Amino acid sequence: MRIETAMKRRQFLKGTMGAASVLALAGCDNLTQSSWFPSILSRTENLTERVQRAVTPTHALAREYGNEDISTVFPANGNTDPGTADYAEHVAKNFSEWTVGMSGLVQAPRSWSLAALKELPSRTQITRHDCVEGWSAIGKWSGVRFSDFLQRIGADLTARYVGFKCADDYSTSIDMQTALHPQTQLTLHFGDELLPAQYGFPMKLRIPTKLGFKNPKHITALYVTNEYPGGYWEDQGYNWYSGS
Ligand SMILES: Nc1nc2c(c(=O)[nH]1)N[C@H]1C(S)=C(S)[C@@H](COP(=O)(O)O)O[C@H]1N2
Ligand SMILES: [Mo]
Repeated sequence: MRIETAMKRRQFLKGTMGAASVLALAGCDNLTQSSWFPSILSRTENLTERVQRAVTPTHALAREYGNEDISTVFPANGNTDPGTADYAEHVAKNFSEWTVGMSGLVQAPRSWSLAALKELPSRTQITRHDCVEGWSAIGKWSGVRFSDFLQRIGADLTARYVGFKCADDYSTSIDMQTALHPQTQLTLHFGDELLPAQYGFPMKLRIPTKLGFKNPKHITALYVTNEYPGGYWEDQGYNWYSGS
């Protein structure tokens, strides 16, 4: 597992740093663990975000595809089963008691059951998922527009971040502008079925404007905050912005 993680990290760095830096990386796995490396990343991060915001119009839409473009094989990546006793218990009960918790700058922070989420208006998108490990696939997802959901729970839409906790030890966070993007979706279905376990059952956040690792699966809780929440990969040096 640790080796796999280190390899993934390296793969990611190769993907983002460009050829010259990959040469510098070659044979040096300790690089990502040295103290100066994350600070360089975080200093350039703000710059990347500002530059991106300057060149990308607000709410630019990710491309939507047709049914004929849907990938016949869609890789499942990262954790495909959280593997905890709690998750297994919910699997056994068909997720009838699953609720997603919420906290932070939210006026009506009740727990939402899966059944209640399915009652909300649903939208479908056919978009492309890009993983930093070097694969992309086009899929069809349906669920609740996340901005509708945030409004419903009385989230402070002027707050800076929304953070996510998952049933495995995964976490990630996004800026409010991305949270309110019209294609950002609290996803409950993949294709025409309930979201299968490996793709994030019972729910994931689908963000077609962001790289795959910014799309949390198996969500257990979300929170709205002005304090930078980081995330599983982000805390290890992945670019927090990672998208448009
Ligand atoms: N909870 C959780 N969410 C996660 C991950 C994970 O390991 N655990 N992996 C991320 C990564 S790197 C990718 S590419 C996508 C994979 O989603 P998929 O399995 O639906 O293809 O989930 C992301 N969200
Ligand atoms: Mo990924």
